[in-house]
Amino acid sequence: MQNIVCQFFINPKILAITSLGGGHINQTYKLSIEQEGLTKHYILQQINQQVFKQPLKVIENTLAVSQHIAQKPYYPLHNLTTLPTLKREYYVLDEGNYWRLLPFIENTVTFSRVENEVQAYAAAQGFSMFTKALLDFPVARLHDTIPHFHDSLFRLEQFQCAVGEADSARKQVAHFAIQFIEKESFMFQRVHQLNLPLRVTHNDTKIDNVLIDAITLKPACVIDLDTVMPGYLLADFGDMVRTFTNAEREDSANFAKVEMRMPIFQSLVRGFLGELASWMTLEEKAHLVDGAKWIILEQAMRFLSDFLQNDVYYKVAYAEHNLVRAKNQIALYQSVLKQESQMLGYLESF
Ligand code: ADP
Ligand code: GN1
Ligand code: MG
Repeated sequence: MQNIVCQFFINPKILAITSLGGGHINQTYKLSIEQEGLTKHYILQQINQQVFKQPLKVIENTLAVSQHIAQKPYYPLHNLTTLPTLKREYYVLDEGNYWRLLPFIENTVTFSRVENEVQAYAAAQGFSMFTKALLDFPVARLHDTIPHFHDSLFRLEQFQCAVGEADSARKQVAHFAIQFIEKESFMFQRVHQLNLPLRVTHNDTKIDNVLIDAITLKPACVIDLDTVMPGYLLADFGDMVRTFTNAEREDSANFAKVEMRMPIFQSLVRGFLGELASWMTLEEKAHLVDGAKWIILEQAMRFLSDFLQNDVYYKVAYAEHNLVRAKNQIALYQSVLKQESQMLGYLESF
């Protein structure tokens, strides 16, 4: 990795390179180097080319977004900017792999599970500040870094192919989950038929993609900008409900404990809609809970498809990991169905 670091710094004195294992997609490292007698930290990241087939599109999108945000004098968060190489390029191509360098945002934390309302409020507020700063970005200028990313009807077809081609042992253990997704898949059609505006959306608003200040517990920085693309606000809201409100981590096998936690939902709504409600259309506001159901079900289907395809997409730690994730998401979906009227009731006041 020395070779890559040398393209960003002249004769760098590398003190450490440690792997940060949180995400499912990229290889992320914390780089520590000595600069002018001080220890400086950076994020060095290899873009996953199985997932992002055209990494230059990712680089272009993230640059365009951060340049736009840089024009906002009152942006309250750190603006994540990709750092240039010595040749003033924004990536290093090494043995066919694309690497980028980002500033390491100090004194922040990420969570894989929300523990309290304060965290939920802060994280939702962070994503809403990011979304708000991009409301006037020309949507058509962004590339689709993953085509059909939240196109659930397309993903449903892929899922049906995966079911058709899966080996019988995997299909058998996944029988209940497969049937459940087939039964509920009308949700995808329902969302598809809504008349929603295309906006610049993050598309991966999971709880560990927002850095929270370790001392003040205020939002510090929205990260993981690879999937910033034209999309629906409902998807971002839905992914927050999916990852913030679950009483368990997304890969917990303790399905009986999986639950959509109402107090966390309420804090999330306050954090997200406080900044954004006045910019949203009536259609968007009316269908926020559908957004949650849509994204939770889509995620269950994505994990299950990957299980049926022998785990080609998400990093897994054991053979049934993706199946467990899918069942966990199904349990969460069921919990949302049970509490749907209370959720809608709470949203009515915004
Ligand atoms: P992935 O696409 O694999 O999810 P992320 O960009 O989300 O990769 O990074 C993985 C983890 O690394 C994050 O959840 C966060 O904990 C940490 N991280 C990423 N970028 C930064 C940063 N700029 N400053 C501090 N920590 C970071
Ligand atoms: C991936 O990169 P990460 O871990 O933040 C995935 C999301 C899924 C999520 C499920 C590019 O997010 O879409 O919702 O895992 N990212 C991509 O945990 O597919
Ligand atoms: Mg991430």
